[in-house]
Amino acid sequence: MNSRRGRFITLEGGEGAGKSTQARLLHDRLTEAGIACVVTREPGGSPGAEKLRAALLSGVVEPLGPAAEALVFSAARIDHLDTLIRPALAAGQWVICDRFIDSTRAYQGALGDLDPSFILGLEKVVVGEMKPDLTLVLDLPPEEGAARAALRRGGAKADRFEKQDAAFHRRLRQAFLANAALEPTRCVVIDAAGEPANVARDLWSAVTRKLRPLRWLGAGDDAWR
Ligand code: T5A
Repeated sequence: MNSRRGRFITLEGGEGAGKSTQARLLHDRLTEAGIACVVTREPGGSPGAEKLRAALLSGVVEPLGPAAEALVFSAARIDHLDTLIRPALAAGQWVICDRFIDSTRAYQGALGDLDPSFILGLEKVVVGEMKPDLTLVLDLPPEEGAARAALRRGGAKADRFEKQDAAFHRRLRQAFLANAALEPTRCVVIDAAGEPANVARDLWSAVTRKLRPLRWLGAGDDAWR
């Protein structure tokens, strides 16, 4: 890894696992350590991609099938990479992204029963070398995630993915875990069932172990002990 380029961290997992909450807490922790960072999300994160997000979550793409949906998520990702992620990393900022390629692998690939070679081929074209340096997979029993998501939603309607049944969300959890097991160097599974502060502590421990933020700053590993 080029030491001047920022680091790219993604958060993954099922609905309501706490990704947005943890992205904010990680941002605060990195900022406190003196690292410039930006929090973003997928689908979305750039003006063009946010327009596609609205279409994807409304369900208008769903009737076209999982392969077409994967292509629209990828179109949004191209804009997001071009206009936000690549420039930020090149400027030495760290990027924390709420969902990325592993969501496409799990939701469209595994749950959509797509041939893995289709998803991985698409990923190669769209993402290329810009794979995350670290992916934190927040693991939570799907019933708990659904309850958290419903609480956060209040009276609002469930979106195209939230409205799927319990069996879908159980398969989704297995898909994220199986995918993480395939890339143990990049992916760390975090138990997301505890209090937000405890989950944040485990996340920070994975970040410091894998990415050495203070060494990246030039301070040496001992500086934060
Ligand atoms: N998708 C996305 C695909 O199908 N393919 C793709 O390629 C991509 C990129 C995005 C949807 O798009 C799909 C997946 C998704 O369905 P979204 O609205 O961004 O939609 O959905 P989520 O990412 O699932 O967002 P959620 O907000 O539902 O979940 P989060 O971000 O995991 O959870 P968070 O932090 O918002 O927390 C939810 C609630 O729980 C509380 C929070 O305060 C909040 O109220 N909470 C906790 N409560 C107790 N204990 C904790 N530890 C808690 N942490 C948070």
